[in-house]
Amino acid sequence: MSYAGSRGDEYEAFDRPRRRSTRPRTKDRPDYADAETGMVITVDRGRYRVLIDDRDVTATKARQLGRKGVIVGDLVKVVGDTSGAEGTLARIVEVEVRATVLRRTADDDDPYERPIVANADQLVIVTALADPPPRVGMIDRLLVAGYDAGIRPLLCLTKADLAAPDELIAQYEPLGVPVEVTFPGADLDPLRERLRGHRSVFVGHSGVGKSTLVNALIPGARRAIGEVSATGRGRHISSSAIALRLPDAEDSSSRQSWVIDTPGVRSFGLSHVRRNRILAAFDDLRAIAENCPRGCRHDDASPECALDAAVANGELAPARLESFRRMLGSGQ
Ligand SMILES: Nc1nc2c(ncn2[C@@H]2O[C@H](COP(=O)(O)OP(=O)(O)OP(=O)(O)O)[C@@H](O)[C@H]2O)c(=O)[nH]1
Ligand SMILES: [Mg+2]
Ligand SMILES: [Zn+2]
Repeated sequence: MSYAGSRGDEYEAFDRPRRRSTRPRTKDRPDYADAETGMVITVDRGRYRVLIDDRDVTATKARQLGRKGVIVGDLVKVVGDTSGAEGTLARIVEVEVRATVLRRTADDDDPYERPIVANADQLVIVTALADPPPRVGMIDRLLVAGYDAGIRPLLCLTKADLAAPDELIAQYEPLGVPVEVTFPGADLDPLRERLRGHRSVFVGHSGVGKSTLVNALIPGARRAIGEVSATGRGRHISSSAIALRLPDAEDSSSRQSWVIDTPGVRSFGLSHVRRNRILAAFDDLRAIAENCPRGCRHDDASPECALDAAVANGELAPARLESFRRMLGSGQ
């Protein structure tokens, strides 16, 4: 898979050990008092598209940022020609601290984390009910990645015209994951409601209908839509992540709503994820697990795991523990 947008400098930044800079830190650095702040909406071969107010500004990364990655969703300070006029090029001089970072590794043994999207607060796990068939392993992995990053999940089941969603809903409801179901012509208002005021990143296998949804939600988005190939493997249609603004609701007083469409993923490595961070995402489970023996892994084979005791005394629904453990099994 490829996040074309974040290749190049991003991969370098994480593939090589960091060298200590010998340059003095702030000396010689100009004061960027007149810098403007914008959001990176897409990255393409070292060029960043930054939205400043309503201007779509193309920028490069200032040298002093070195190998520091700039990714979609980043809030950045920009100097130079920020008019957004054709042919102009501005410069990103600073990346603001990220509220969240969605990361993945290439596989579970890969020590290098790839940040995908910054500052998202909702992870929309897009899964087709058929064509390509749903894979709970992938859903579980994405849930884990979301909980680890502090980004709340939403499961969006597409292609309900081809297969029924009941089984999947039954599997994820016990975890408290909200679910939306879509099909061509479906009323998208309930989904819109869940997206309102959030920065939602759409993630899932290629061909599940991420871009189709984005197009349906945003008039004029015109994201390319692909055919699902007969082998089910699918060609990757979207090649880089892009953030798009949702039209405001009429009564809107809330913050802006954004959706970030990403290219399909084949796998989602989780070597960076720690078990206790996932547990921490579930208040009730975390409270129960305070009574676990030290170092408890909270899985089926953990002796005296307090979660088992809670099921035994009726405090915790068995289906919820089962869902949680299955999901945990996809982490480390
Ligand atoms: N039957 C049916 N087909 C759908 C639905 N949603 C999307 N499709 C079709 O699924 C195919 C893939 O859709 P895309 O939106 O390109 O999928 P994607 O997830 O963006 O794929 P990548 O960009 O490769 O990650 C297209 O042929 C869509 O028309 C749906 O609800 N029902
Ligand atoms: Mg797409
Ligand atoms: Zn335990």
